[in-house]
Amino acid sequence: MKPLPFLLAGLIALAISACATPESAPTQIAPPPPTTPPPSDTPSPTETPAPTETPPPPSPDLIALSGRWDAQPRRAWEIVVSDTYITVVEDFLRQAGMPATPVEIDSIYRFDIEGDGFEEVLIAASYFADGPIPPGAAPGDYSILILRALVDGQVTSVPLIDQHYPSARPGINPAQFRISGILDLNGDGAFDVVAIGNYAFGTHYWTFDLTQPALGPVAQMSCMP
Ligand SMILES: [Ca+2]
Ligand SMILES: [Ca+2]
Repeated sequence: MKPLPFLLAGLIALAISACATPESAPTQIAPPPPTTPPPSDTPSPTETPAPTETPPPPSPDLIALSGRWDAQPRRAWEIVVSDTYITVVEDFLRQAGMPATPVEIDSIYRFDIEGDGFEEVLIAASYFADGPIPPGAAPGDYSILILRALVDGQVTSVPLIDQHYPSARPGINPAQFRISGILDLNGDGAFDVVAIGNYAFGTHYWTFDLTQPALGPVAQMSCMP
């Protein structure tokens, strides 16, 4: 059984960080995932920031952990969008009945979840016809988080977040999720992921145990301003 209490402790720390005012926010302990590309990747302009006179502002995402384990046991890096992953999202949208919806990939990260030598890939993609965090969903809107992992020896798309709307849903408030942190939150040596979803009235914080993606979010909370 997973040491879920540690995971909950991590999420509670995240909740404190996320919901606190800037004056009372705790000290950042774990930084967001590094963006150093692997040597085999073609560097992206976004991965080579231009020199500036002052350092960039800190990330608004703070994930505070308390524990004796290494929260970043291996490298996790952002990779460039390629045709391979565009096709992954296209296939998802076609199977969801939305083949005409634009492919909008927010970010892609590559890392080895459990250290078995096979690197998994995590894709965040979303599209909202009426702009970010609209009140109500328009036809074709979606926000998805797809894990590319080995299932029965085959690289397979495993949806962690699957919120898509083939038809208009004016009565709901869709969230636009993005990848906030790829860390080992419970000390089992395997990466977990924190996804942050902004919606019309606040923010969702969902945590996934990537060794058990079928569980869905193992911890979640929401904040309202
Ligand atoms: Ca792996
Ligand atoms: Ca873990």
